[in-house]
Amino acid sequence: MTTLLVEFRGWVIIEQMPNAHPFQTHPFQTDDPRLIPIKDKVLAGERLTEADALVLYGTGDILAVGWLANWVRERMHGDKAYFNVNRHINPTNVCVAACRLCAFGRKKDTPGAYTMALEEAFQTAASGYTEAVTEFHIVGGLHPDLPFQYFLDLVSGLKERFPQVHMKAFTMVEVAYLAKRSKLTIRETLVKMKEAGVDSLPGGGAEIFSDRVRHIICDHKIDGDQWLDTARLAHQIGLKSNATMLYGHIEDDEDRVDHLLKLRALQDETGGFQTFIPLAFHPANTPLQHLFTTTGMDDIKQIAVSRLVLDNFPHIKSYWQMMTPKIAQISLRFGADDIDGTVVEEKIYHDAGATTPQGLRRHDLVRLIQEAGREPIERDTLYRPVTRTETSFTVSV
Ligand code: V47
Repeated sequence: MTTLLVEFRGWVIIEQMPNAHPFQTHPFQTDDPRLIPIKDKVLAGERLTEADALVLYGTGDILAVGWLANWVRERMHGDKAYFNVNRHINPTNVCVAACRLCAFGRKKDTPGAYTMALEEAFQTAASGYTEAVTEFHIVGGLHPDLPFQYFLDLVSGLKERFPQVHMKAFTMVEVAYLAKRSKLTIRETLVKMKEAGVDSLPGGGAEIFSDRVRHIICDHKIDGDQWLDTARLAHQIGLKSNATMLYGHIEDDEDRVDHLLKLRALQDETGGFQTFIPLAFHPANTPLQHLFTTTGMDDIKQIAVSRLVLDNFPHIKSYWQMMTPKIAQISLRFGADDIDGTVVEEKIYHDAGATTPQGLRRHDLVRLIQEAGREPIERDTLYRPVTRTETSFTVSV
């Protein structure tokens, strides 16, 4: 194994790849007979069907579903649970799309609308905690006037100032919008982004692929097929990405299963997805604020079903900002192997009523994982283990 040593003022990174071995200590039990053939398939490593996924969503036996998801998670990652030291940057909240799911976007020149000058974005990137970040997570609104060059300059300027930091930037929705505005193909747009310094893409904007639901919650966005096509092109030019699913609004179990199966099919084709992140809908301050928030049972069930259905996704993330740190921690025993990172500053869910902190310190994430009985592994965005000293960090490559 080769290592890359990066000197840095502050903290740092290193390695150890996960060993695959089941740790499960107690036997499988269920009072739902429909779960028995599913258990046999899971233990035999067989792929679950649409009907199986619907049974998993429909059963009340959360402990049995969790047992299965945990079995798979431990087979893939042993006791390891991943986190990273990252910072979110949202360069603008100005957005032409008025999605009903969103409390973050603003129309241009309306109260609360902002757009960072490049220098401001660079200063934001440098602010936060003392630990050296290994990832910038950069997403924003669909601004009607900002030129494509602004986004290229943003990424190349960040790369110049923070050469050791991975740029996980721009959702498929932003990529497709910038391509349209700059009259480039999506492939050309992605290539230019990559040349400017984009290292991978985050998973946002996928929402729910079902046309019926998408028309209601995010009518102005690209449709599900376009999201998948954009992800396919990103993977084809060598950019890894994540994938999300927004749940807990007006979708039903069939819509969730359809979403998962479409992601699974694309992953069979490209292998370019790293991590799946189910995102619980936060209704406050959105046009859908009359809806209930998700419950703990729904959140945990969603993590477990994702682990079981997405057999070709290496990682399932229980994003602590979205799930709350407590649910994210418990998820580590129900299929999740990642809880995301320090974040530092979060706007999208806080505008929609999230009560979680803006960020967590590295030692908070370590403690959450340890108290779940798991082994914390700091990773970079590509899941290379990171080892820190006080003056440098090392990434295994
Ligand atoms: O695309 C917007 C969702 C996403 C709301 O790739 C909402 O590692 C809930 O994609 N309630 C952005 N969700 C966040 C995202 C993400 C987060 C963390 C890690 C990664 C990753 C990706 O948030 C949006 C949308 O799907 N969203 N509004 C809301 N009111």
